[in-house]
Amino acid sequence: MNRIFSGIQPTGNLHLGNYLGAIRNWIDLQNEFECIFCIVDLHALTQPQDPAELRGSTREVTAAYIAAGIDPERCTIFNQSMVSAHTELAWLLSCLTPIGWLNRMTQFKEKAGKHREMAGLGLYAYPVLMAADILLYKATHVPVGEDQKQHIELARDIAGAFNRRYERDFFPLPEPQIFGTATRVMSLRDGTKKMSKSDSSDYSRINLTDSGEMIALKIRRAKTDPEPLPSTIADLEHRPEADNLIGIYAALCGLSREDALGKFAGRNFSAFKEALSEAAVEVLGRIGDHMRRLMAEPGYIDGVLRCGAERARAIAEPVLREAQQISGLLRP
Ligand code: AQP
Repeated sequence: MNRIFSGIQPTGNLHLGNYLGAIRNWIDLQNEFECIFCIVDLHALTQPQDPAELRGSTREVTAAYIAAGIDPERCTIFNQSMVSAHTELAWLLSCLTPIGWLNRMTQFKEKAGKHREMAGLGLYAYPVLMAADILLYKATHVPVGEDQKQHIELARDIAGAFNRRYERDFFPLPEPQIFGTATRVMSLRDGTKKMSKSDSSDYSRINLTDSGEMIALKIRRAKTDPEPLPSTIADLEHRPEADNLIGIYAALCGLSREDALGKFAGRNFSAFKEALSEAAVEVLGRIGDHMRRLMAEPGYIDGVLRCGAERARAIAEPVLREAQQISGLLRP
């Protein structure tokens, strides 16, 4: 049976990239598959967090899932730290993971930057915890943005290492699902950098809770080049900002990139940006309003998370017990 697992870190400023690259793609999947959507709060701790803000962001990401259309009755929504089996399995897996595999992870290199020696062990080991998140549910598919592809490939390698070590097919090898027309949404200020929650420039990203005016302002200020829009996608090749905005417009309107560009070929950016603002405000405005209504009811959100954690534990704990038993741990 196919089972979906995916998650988002509650590190604040949930943005258009998280929506188009991940959350939006989950909506259709819930009709076809058993879906587990996590708020990965333990991953958030790999960077310093304000405790009160982290709790608030955890509720905010939950609200975003529901506001975007994830049904908490049909899907399991919970925060990672409520199910201790994640960290327990992570230890078993970390004992099977060669350091060389982790050294290849580009996200660690980007996040650790120049101060690599000072980076936390958690940041380095993050992909092993992510593998545990997925394998604990024997998930077969993991819908993510393009930036997470390498981590899913590592999760496959780790699952294979466990299966080989103990000579059995215990963990399925999870498949990354990277789909849509905006699998890698770039910063509005620099088309060569990923749109990110932690970017210090507020104008680099559109947050799901931005007001309509703010969304329009950010799009007006988005970096572009002086040329009008071309008529073929191939001509966008060396124009990263234009390429990014066309991808966003296509994803928001449910068009192919070719069709989106076709509507504005030969026109200048001001007309295109106006249409892009309208599309963004329509989609995100609805989600943002719903999120605000949900955020005003923390009791409801906490109830969703509690119930989701219970359902998650019912799947995770037997898998962990079996993995422990296979690994030779005595549980008298
Ligand atoms: N720019 C993006 N374009 C498309 N998809 C994206 N995702 C993130 N940024 C983009 C996808 O969103 C999901 C959740 O990501 P995450 O919160 O677990 O971590 P991240 O990838 O590290 O996201 P950020 O926004 O860049 O956060 P910070 O700044 O905290 O590192 C994933 O499916 C991811 O692919």
